[in-house]
Parts: sequence; structure tokens; C-alpha cells
Amino acid sequence: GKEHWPRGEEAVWKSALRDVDADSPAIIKSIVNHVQTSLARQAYNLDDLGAYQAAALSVRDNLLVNWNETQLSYTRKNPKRAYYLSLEFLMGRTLDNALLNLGLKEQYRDSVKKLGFSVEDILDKERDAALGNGGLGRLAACYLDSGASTELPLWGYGLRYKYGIFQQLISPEGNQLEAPDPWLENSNPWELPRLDVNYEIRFYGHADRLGDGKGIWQGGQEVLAVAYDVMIPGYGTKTTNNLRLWESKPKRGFDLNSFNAGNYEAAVASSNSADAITSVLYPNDHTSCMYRIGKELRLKQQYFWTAASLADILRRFKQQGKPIRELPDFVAIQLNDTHPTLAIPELMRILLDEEDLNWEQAWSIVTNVFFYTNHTVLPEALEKWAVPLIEHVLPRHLQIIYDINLFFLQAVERKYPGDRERLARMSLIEEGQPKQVRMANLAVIGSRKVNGVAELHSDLVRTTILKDFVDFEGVSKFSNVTNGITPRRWLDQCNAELSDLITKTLKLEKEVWLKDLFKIKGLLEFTEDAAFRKEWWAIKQRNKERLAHYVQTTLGLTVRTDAMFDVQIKRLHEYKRQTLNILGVIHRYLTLKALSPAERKKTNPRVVFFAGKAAPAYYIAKLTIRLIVNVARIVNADPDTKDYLQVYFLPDYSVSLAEVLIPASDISQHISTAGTEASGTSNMKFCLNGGLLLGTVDGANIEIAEEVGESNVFFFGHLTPAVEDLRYQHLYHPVPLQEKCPALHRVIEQISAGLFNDAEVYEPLLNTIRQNDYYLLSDDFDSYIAALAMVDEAYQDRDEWIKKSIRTTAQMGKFSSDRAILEYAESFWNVEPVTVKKK
Ligand code: 6GP
Repeated sequence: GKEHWPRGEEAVWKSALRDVDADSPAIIKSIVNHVQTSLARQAYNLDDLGAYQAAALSVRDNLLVNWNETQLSYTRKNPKRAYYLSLEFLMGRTLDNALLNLGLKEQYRDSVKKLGFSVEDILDKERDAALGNGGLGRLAACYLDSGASTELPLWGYGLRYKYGIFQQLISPEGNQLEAPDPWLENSNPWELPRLDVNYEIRFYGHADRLGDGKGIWQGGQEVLAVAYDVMIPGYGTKTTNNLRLWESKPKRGFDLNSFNAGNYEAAVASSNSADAITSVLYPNDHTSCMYRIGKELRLKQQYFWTAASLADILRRFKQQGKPIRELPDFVAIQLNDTHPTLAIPELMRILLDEEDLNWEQAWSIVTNVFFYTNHTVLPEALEKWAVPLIEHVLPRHLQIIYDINLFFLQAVERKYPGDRERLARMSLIEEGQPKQVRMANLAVIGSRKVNGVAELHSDLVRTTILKDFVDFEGVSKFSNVTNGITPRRWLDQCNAELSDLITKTLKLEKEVWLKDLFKIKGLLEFTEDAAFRKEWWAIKQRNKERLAHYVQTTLGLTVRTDAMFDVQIKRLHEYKRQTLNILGVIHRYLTLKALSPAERKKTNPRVVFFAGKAAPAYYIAKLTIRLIVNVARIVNADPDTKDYLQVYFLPDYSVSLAEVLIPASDISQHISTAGTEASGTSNMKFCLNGGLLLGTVDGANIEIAEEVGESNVFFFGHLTPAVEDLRYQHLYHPVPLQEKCPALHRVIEQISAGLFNDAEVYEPLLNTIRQNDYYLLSDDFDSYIAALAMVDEAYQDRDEWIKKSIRTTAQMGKFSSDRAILEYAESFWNVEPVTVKKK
């Protein structure tokens, strides 16, 4: 770009700079005004970052107007409201999304162009808000978008972590390294500090019982929770909801007593520990007890956030002057997994100790306010907190948990007299050294409804981990809401060309089908239209080139774009089986090597992409990354095969990277051991963008196949009911790998022999397969390889493949998160849309 003043059109700058009455369009004026005042920068040295900041502030002004209107109409109409409590909100970038939701993208494109900037370049300056680990956090973000777009009075509550999910680096040997993510460094235009909205949150101290279930909690440490508000614009509506994130601060800057005593260090230490609460997102998903260090801080995060959120919700409710018993008529709180379960004893504490209700009154309110969503059946992910830790940090809450447990177990005993094993299983307290509080049990008995996130998962919840509770409370409390994704970000924003083609083809306003996604079914009738197929395919090709360009500019590697793009992007976890994928890649490599050059030419060239982070202490998952990186190195450099097989591990997976990868995929892999992936949501994103699915019969894959037709997906592997038996056989009747699965054995032995460097490094990973193979790689390998071959074969018939691609997109209507959030609103919360008038 030009370095000297002015960039862009001199006259445009001049007229906007001169004075407020200048005859320049409002957007340009507002951007230039922010350059001069908010940023205090000179027009002549404005760079892309400055232009991004000014544009963002100008968009924020629009959002704030709508935000105020929305909050005003909620206050006036006083509807029942819903609150989504989530420790994670994986929002990604905001500017592009806000522009699209406001319908201002083209106007801003023109305006920044006149000022000498390209909208793509400035969008690229925004850092992701990465306050989440994976699926659970991204789901929360999609639900906020859908809540605002369907005009629901829905607020999110979370924590304002100073550091989001770590930045992933790959060392020369192929190891994952973690660096901090100081995402707030350049200041964040999308948040509004609300220093006046703050609450004092207590920890430690001592609790006394006062009889009648009541108590008093005093002393300890008090920390301040300060609100930061993030605007959540709806698509094509004026509704702009709120995501309120809490930041922790010392109640006083320093402790005067220690200061006077000359104990400077202690004074500073107390303020340090208050700041620490919201300093960092815990980078583990699907684990609650694997990492002992820092556990107390995690518990403090959970309490800090739930207590501040509840105090805020109750203050808002009380402003209406209604009696507290009417709380369930005005408030529904969705618990995103068990992380916010302390809200249950906290609300009991408030109702008993502060509102002076009796136990029955309080419990009846609590159990009509809360709703609990479970996101995994993996046993290691079920949260448990050591009783002594809760007793130390939250002494009053432990008393309340014991009381809840007593009344609950008495009721169980009445229904099943003498069934001690059942009592032990259902108790909130797990015996052991130390005793532990089972948060899922507490969430279930304290909630009005419990749901899983896809049909199969909800069935497994009912028949396995929560079976006793279904028997006791009746099945109607336990239901399903299949996850969804927002088609705004995951089609219109990330794949604008495809979105435009759909709009043109359906002859509908884009606002219509993006808000009623079932309408894309209209594409079906165009599968036989050759010109349409050509356009469809050309867009996929350009998306592949965009991804190749990204890889070229970030890694300096050249991806061939005439190959099939095969993508697996998600957190690294044994149950998701990235290892199966890379072993399949090696199998393909060995097979190619054994072919003659002429035979190789007949094969389908394939580029395999991986991306994803491993929890920093998850040793086996990190070994899988190392293996992928080293396989990529060998395979991509092999002159015999490099035209037919390329492998890439793209570092530092993020929402923004997903937005580039997903539209470029021909096939994506969702290959968890049957019964382990609760739903999956990226499977929906790929299919919506016309990528086909290769997967196991698991999670939402099943419902996707139901919608798009089995002939348009590639399924393989054992089914859920077989898994338990297979694991039993591995333990008690093991068959040597060489006999059971010779193809897999050959692959593993090549790794062991050092074909991919550092042979001995991989032994612990390979041993998980050689030994009890808990995730059934050896059982599913042959059918996996067969499925990959079917994918290759299908890809050769290009026309038929494109038809499959179109049919897939066309039948993804069910998976809009608008559908999902409305199911929550209608069947759980009893919350209705509130229309905010357009002026
Ligand atoms: C994830 C599930 O693993 C995934 O299948 C699902 O799509 C997603 O939640 C949204 O429902 N679970 C988590 O990320 C998690 O940490 C405790 O569960």
C-alpha cells in the first residue's frame, strides 16, 4: 500500500477531517472521527491495525444503539429471560460477523476502500477471542448468535480471562509448545467495562448453622467481580443481546493492615490472588481430575463466576418488585455442563440465609430455575471436587450440599428401601480418600430438565451415566436437544461465494434462508443442472486455493490444489482418534510406495490436513501431534509419492483458521470410537459447506446421515453396542495384533523401525494400541481403510461427487442453531421472543 498521506482518496479524507458538517457519508465520518479522537492518531500514519480499530469502534457505535434499545424493551416488557452460564465462549473474531449481522458489510467495504484500505486486510487484524477449548465453548457462541437472531431475551454469563486458550507452536522435533495468548494486548473494542456493576464475592472464612437449614457465612477473603459487556447482534433484527464477562479484582488495592505492619509482600500477595482468578482459561477439555495443580483456583473460578452471575440476575429480578417465589416465572438458567453447578447451592444459600425462605420453598424455586446440559459421557470428564477443598473454600456451600444430599437420599430410600448400592451410586458424595462431591449428580437433582446434545448421546446419558436418576425421577425429565451451528458465521461469513450462489439459485433474499435454513432444501432440484454444478465446483476450488495461499504464506509450503482435500480438525484426544487417521495415512503411503509409477498415476491424489491443540499435560495426544508432523515431513519430501499424498499439520487451530479450512474440504473425518463423541459440531459445518463426511456411527453423524441420506456419507466401524464387549475381549482374550489386523501391525512396525524418525519416542503411543487398545483402533482399522477406498472411488466420478456435495448442503437445515435454541426456549425455558422495534 501507499506509505504517504493520504492513503485512498484525498478529497474523501479532507472532507471528513475538516469538520462535523462536512459532506461525507456517515460511515466515513465516523471512522475518521474515531481515528482522530478515540485512537488519537494522524490520518497520514494510519496502518491496517489502526484502520481495523477505528472501523471496529464505528461498528460498535451502531451496536450500542441497538443494545440500548434492546435492553430498554426488555425492561419495559419484562418478559421471562434466559441465561446461559458457560465457563467458555469461543467467539472468534467479531468485526466481520457484526458487519454481516448489521447488513453493513458492503458499505464498510466501500468506505474503507475510499480511505485507502481493503476490508479483508483490516478484518485480518482482529485477534480471535478464544475463551474456550473446543466444542462446548463454540456451541455457547453459536447459541448467543442464534438467541439474538431469533429475538430471544437471552444473556450469556462467563469469565473475562486475560489469557485465552494457549497459542500452539510446533518445535523442530514436532512437539507442541504452549505460549500465552495475551488477546487483550491491543485493547478490545468489543467490550464495555461496567465498573459500576460489581459484586463482592467471598471465599474461605467460616460457616455456622442456625437451625432450620439456615446458616451464616463470615470472614475469609472478599474479591470484587466487575462486569464487562460484549454486544451480541442478531442477524437481520434490531435485537442486540449481552454477554456479561466477569473480571476479578482485589476489593482493596492492598490490605492496609499488612501494609501498616510493614508486610509489603503479604499485602501485594492478597491482591495478586484476587487478580489470578480470571487470569487464565484452563486448557483442558474433557478432563476434570487429571491435573492436580491449580485445582483450588479452578474451583474459585467456578464459584466467583456463578456467584457474580446469580447476584446480577437476582438484582435485575428484584428491580421489578416481584416476590422471590415468582423467580421461576421470570428466570431460566441453563448450565453449560457441570462447571456452573455451584449455582445450585449458591441460590439455596441466598434463599435460605438472605431471603429467609424455608427449605421446601427454596428447593422448589431452585429446581424450577435451573436446566442442565451434559456434553460428554467420558468418565474422566465427570467433575468431582474433593470435600476438604470445598469445605476450605466454600464452607457454607458444603453444609448445603450435605443437606441436599440428606433429603435426596431419604427420598431414594423411601422408593428403594434397603438398596444400599443404589444409595451409594446416587449419593452426591463419593466415598474414598478424600470424599468427593459428584457435580453431575448435583446438577441433575437441582435442575428441572437434563439434556444431551444428540439423540445417541442423550440415549447413552439415560441408559448409562444417569440411569439411576431416570429410574428414580422418571424419563420425562431427561431429553435431547441436538446441537446446531450458526449458518451466519459457518456459511455466509466463511464461504461468501457459496452463500451468494445459494441466494441467486433459490431466488430468495439471503436473510430468508439464513434464518430458516430448511429453505436450502430448494437446492436439491438443481443437482441435475450442469451449469449450477460447475459453479458449485468452481467455488470449492477457489476455497482450496484460499487455503493453499494461507499455508504458503504462514508455513511457506506449497499445497497442490488439484487433489482431494481431506480434513480432520478438532482437539487432540484419544477418543477422537487422530491416531487412526495418521496410521491410515501411513498405510496409504506404504501402499503407494509398493505401486509401480504407472499404477500410482491412476490413484486419486489426496492432501490430508490436521489441526488441533492437545491439553498441555496430555502426553499421548502430544505424541500423536509429533507423529503427524514427522509423517508429513517424510511423506511430503518423498519424490515417489509427493504427487499423490501430502500431509499437513497446521499449527494453532482457531475459529478463524476453521473458517478457512472448512469451506475448502472435500471430505472431513469424524471418526471417534462409537459412543464417545457426544455430538460433534464441526461435522455440521463441513456438510453445510458441501464437504462430505467420513465417520463412525456416532454423535450427530447419525442424524446428519438421516437428513442427507446414507448414500451421501461414508460410515465405517463398530457400533456402540459392540464397544463394551470388544474392550472386554481386549482385556481377557487378547489376540496378537499381527493376527488380528496385519495391515495395522505392518504400519506400527514401520514406525517402531524408525521410518518417521525417533523410533523410541513413539513407543508409549504405539503401546496404547498394542496393549489394551481402549479406543478400538485395531477393531476398526480394516473397515476404516475400506471406507477411505470408497471415498477415493466416489471422488473419481466427479459429477456424482458434486451431486453428493449439493445434496449434502441442501439437507442440513435441521442443524441451524436457531432450531436448537428455539427448542431450549420452547420446551425448557418457556421463554418467548421479544421484538425490538426498528426505528
Ligand atoms: C463437547 C463434546 O465432546 C462434543 O461432542 C459436542 O459437540 C460439544 O461438547 C458441544 O456439545 N464436550 C466438550 O467440549 C466438553 O468439554 C465436558 O465436555
